[in-house]
Amino acid sequence: MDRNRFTRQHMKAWRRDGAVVIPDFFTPEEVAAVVADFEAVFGKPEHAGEELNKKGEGVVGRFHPSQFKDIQPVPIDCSPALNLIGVHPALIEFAKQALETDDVRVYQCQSWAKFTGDSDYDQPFHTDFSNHTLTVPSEDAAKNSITILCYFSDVSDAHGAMHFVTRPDANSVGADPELSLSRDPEVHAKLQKDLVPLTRSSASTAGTAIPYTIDIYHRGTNLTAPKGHRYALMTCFRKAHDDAIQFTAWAFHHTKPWQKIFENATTEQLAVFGVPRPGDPFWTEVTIERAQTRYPGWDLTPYREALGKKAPARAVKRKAAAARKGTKRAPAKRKIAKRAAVKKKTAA
Ligand SMILES: O=C(O)CCC(=O)C(=O)O
Ligand SMILES: [Fe+2]
Repeated sequence: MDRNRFTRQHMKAWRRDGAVVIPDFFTPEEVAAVVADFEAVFGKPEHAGEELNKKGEGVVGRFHPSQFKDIQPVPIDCSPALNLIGVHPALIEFAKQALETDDVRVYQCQSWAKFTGDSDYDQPFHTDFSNHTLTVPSEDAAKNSITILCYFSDVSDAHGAMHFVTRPDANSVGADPELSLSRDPEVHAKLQKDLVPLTRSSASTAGTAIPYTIDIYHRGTNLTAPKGHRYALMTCFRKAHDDAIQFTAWAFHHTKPWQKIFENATTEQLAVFGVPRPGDPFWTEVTIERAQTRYPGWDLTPYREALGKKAPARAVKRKAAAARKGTKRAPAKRKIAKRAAVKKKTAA
């Protein structure tokens, strides 16, 4: 990678606090290309107006459909910049380290523009787990998933910076993640009242990444700057093979311009969308030909070249990940049993 986009301290903070603000994650060039796409897709921010305030006295905010009006999941009919920024190699790497795995899937990736006056964007404090899993968050963050909110415009508190409460702070007032689902107005009011004094702001410059996770209290805030806008992207990763975490079934959106992604992504970026890697037994002369017909502009050379070669051992990468973490994994019991069986066979 060209430079370190994040440090060990950021990873430690994510693990401890459940959320961390990482300025300068993206380069100015990456930001500029993504901004050009935002302007092409959502229109220039000239229509932005004056602050809209729909809150009652003493209320932090409410969810309202107008807050979500300008959300566009990928693939989007624009350049590859916005289509692929949510699977930037450094984001994938952060997700792998955070979830302690060498193989992740992206399960939500959406651009989100907000303009002053289009909505009162103030939300109550909430946790996100209810639409990412049918169950509840594990106490072990590596068993959950990771959301990364990325800013592509300067986001001050007057531009709707996301506010959050760290896990230790929320624990200190007994704000368990599931309280977020309570419909009891008293529980809700107490939760908000307890969390407000513990608020931290994610206000930061364009190019910032804010990884957080599904048990962390946070809220969107209103845009109060006259004629203000906020360009952001939310990208979420889960462990490969983790059936408990869901949001987008990519193939359900098959009529969207997937060629934008297939023609510009690396094999690893495609893999996080669920495309088997080169060398995977899925790839044969036939599947390659079929895929070429479906996506005529997709360069399938790496898949063709890997035909007949053994798939790169994921175990090697797993070992590298373990080394990064400073832990050595014991081989799985099943593998040990299999090895023993093979030895026996060869001895017989
Ligand atoms: O846009 C933001 O700052 C946060 C939004 C959010 O938390 C949500 O809609 O669940
Ligand atoms: Fe949220």
